Amino acid sequence: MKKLLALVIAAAPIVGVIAGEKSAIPAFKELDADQDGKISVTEATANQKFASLFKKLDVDQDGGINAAEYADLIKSQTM
Ligand SMILES: [Ca+2]
Ligand SMILES: [Ca+2]
Repeated sequence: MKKLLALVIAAAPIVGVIAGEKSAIPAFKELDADQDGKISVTEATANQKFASLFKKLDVDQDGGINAAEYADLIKSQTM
């Protein structure tokens, strides 16, 4: 248990750095300009980094990034 806590503390600064980088991609709500729960290709162009990842992110290829697909991006960014 102590070991785990030490690990968490040691990892904290790294997480902070990653969180800083992550801010390059806006929040889902920010990207979803029309608030339909999906980020369309047009909405994705608002962020260059996100737009470049769009095709990779659209796992179900429905032409939009839903919350789950967006979550995958954030997960991959923090790993
Ligand atoms: Ca939308
Ligand atoms: Ca999709």
